[in-house]
Amino acid sequence: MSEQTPVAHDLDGLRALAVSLAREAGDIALEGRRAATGAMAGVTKSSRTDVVTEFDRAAEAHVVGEIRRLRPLDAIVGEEGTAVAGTSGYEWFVDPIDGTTNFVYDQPAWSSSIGVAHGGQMLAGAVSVPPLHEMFSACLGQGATLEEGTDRTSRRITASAETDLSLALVGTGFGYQPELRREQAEQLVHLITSVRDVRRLGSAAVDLCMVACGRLDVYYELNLNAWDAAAGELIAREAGAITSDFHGGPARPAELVAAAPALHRPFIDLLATT
Ligand code: LIP
Repeated sequence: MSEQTPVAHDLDGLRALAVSLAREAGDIALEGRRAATGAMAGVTKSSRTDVVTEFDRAAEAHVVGEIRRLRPLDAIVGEEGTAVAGTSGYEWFVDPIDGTTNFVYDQPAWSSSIGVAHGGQMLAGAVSVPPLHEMFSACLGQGATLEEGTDRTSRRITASAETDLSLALVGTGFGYQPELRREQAEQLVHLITSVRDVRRLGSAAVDLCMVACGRLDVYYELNLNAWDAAAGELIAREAGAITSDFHGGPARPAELVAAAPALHRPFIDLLATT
């Protein structure tokens, strides 16, 4: 049987495109946010609290149009309904506004997240956090960086060096369905006394980037979508965090943990007691 010839990927090119698309999507959303005053109206999706705005849709439409123009053979999946089949083996994950509730309330923790995989392996990803003027990005095997400020100063980022779980700052989130929220809250009750404190920032992509740069020691969440986690999980992993499911198996959106290296196993063991 012939060995499959490994595909040589243009990792730098894919990362650069993910960064420019995340930036452009974020700029579209930020312009809309700044033009509005106070809370913003949205259309409900899976529940009365799961909303989508015209800016989610405009940003996704822009990103999808650019990918189809520049890479017409690639597949695309997007939060607001995009499902484009491809033949190249590359697949783009588009979350035009992750943290939509924060966006609607003019809270700062929202992001535009763009990831690209080949054959199911994440290759590059970018998460733009426009209110903070921050752009996180990574590509496979080349580490993760943060561009900060309007001058876009870039630096390598690394996950936390914390080794004591009782001193860990832990991020998490809650779904939109009441029964899932109850399950998530009950799990939180069991672990909150074993860690320093908990933060619910409201965007999985931001949470994962916070782990990547050490502003969170651990992040975990149930029931995410692929587009929520695609870019951020790669960025956290490339920054040295350990990512997995709740049992230490391969990371997946349904059960996602991203943790400082020394805290991963203790946190997985703690989750097992909840
Ligand atoms: C959000 C996630 C977040 C989760 C929220 C929501 P959205 O995605 O990023 O982690 O806790 O409930 O699902 O809906 O803002 O794109």
